Amino acid sequence: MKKILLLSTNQATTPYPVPPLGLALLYQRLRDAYQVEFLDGYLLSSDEVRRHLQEFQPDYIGLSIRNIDDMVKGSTHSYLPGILETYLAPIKESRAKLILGGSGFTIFPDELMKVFGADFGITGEAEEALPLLLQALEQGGEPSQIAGVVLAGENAGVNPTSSLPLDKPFSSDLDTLLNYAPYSERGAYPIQTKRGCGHRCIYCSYPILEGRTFRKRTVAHVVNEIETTHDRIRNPGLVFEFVDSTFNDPPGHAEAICEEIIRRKLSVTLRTMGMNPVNISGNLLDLMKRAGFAQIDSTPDSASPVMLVNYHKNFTIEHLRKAARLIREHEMPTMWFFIFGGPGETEETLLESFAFIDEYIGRDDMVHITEGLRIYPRTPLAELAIAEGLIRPETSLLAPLFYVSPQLGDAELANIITREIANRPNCIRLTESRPPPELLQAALRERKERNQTEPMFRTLLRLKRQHSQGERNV
Ligand code: B12
Repeated sequence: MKKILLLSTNQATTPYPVPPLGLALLYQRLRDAYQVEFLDGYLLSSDEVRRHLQEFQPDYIGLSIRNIDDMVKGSTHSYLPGILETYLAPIKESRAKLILGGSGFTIFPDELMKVFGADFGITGEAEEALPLLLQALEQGGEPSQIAGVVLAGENAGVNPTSSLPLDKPFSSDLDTLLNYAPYSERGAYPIQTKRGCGHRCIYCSYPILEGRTFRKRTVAHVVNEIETTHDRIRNPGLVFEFVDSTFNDPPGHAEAICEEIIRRKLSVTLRTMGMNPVNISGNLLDLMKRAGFAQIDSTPDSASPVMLVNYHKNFTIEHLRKAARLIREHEMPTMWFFIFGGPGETEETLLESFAFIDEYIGRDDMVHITEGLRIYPRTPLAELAIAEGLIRPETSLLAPLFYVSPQLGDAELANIITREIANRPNCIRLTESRPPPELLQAALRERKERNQTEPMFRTLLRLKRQHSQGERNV
């Protein structure tokens, strides 16, 4: 039986470490036909990777590349050098064929095939393509005929995947594979309820990664996964996090998930990213609270009517105001996310967003500010950047480039943001979202000592406020 090592390369700890869900799903698809080892590389050193390779002697290595960089303009951290050193160096000493995949790979397949000197790659979801590729390699088939497969020395073209039906349960024992222990202090257990994103935000890579059509998972399967994982992990700090591109689209699915959790009387803690304002309703927020949501992320990216149009958002400022009002009425702890500096951004549009923050966002809720938009290939923003002469069609975007409205420019954008957040302590630049280690340690300590269940961001905000008040009193 051929041996396959599935290895994740994600050691990122900001904003917190995340378990490799996608790779675990691939393990489920291969384990009956091959001898498969699943290796979460989060805490591994290069020597430990080397030891695993020497002991297991795989024929193939499936390497998952999730993050390329942290998208922080000005002080970007690239994850690639660490990945090459920790994982690729020992891999190159082995005889195994190297197959790449993951969201980072899907965005930059051509560049990463070269950087890693890989034998094969698969763009997009790989539950079908990976078994087909291995079968073709073992039985003399033609890998180039398999949708999504990238061959060494050839261009990937457009990611053709994202049509997998999601009507079967992922697996009844996913949690036994995803060892949650190293993630339990700060992390969150990932749950996917659908794939796809039908929105058209000009800078976003999600539709490239997951396709444009929402493909829903069966509600009972999702809730079974939550229930069995909760029963097995038995950790009072366990938080489930929904990792859909937007949790509450298409309408009805999020409601149905919450209703099923309530019906089963599960006592779970939940959070989600990606709440789209259009489908936020009082009913949904009621259900979310009853189901166990302790916090949400709201990601309008701007609150300027002009910028909502320029970003091709599917909502208006009225949708956003209504959603923000409902969120406050329901006292749902919320982290808000804004991306400033897109096409057409001016001082006036920035001030519109800050006015919204003042009027609609409470001081205990955190506001994350991203400065400039990372340009991703094959997005309308990349086309605009080419048309405006900022980049050339052949420019590689692997080393990140950021779009900043020419009406402002980098310095002016930075100055306005600095000025505006000076008296808004809950507004945090993305650079600051890596909390100083002392602050993080103090927050973790306090949470443990006081058995605190409030969202981590609220503990951090409070300690930050106390610290700056202390400084003023000295
Ligand atoms: C949810 C999410 C988060 C959540 C994670 C919560 C959690 N508890 O897991 C939060 C908000 C915390 C987060 C944070 C960050 N994220 Co994020 N996140 C996502 C998102 C939306 C979904 C990821 C996910 O879980 N997908 C579901 C699983 C099932 O899919 P998957 O892992 O991709 O696996 C499938 C395929 O990729 C493939 N595959 C995977 N591995 C392999 C291996 C092989 C060999 C093969 C063949 C195939 C293959 O098959 C799998 C099954 O179909 C993606 C965008 C997206 N739509 O994919 C961004 C994304 C991964 N994030 C991104 C980034 C940058 C970050 C941050 C660095 C941001 C920051 N500055 O802090 C941090 C890093 C955190 C960390 N520790 O890694 C980028 C990465 C690209 C880049 N620029 O580097 C993405 C792609 C978004 C984007 N901008 O395009 N993120």
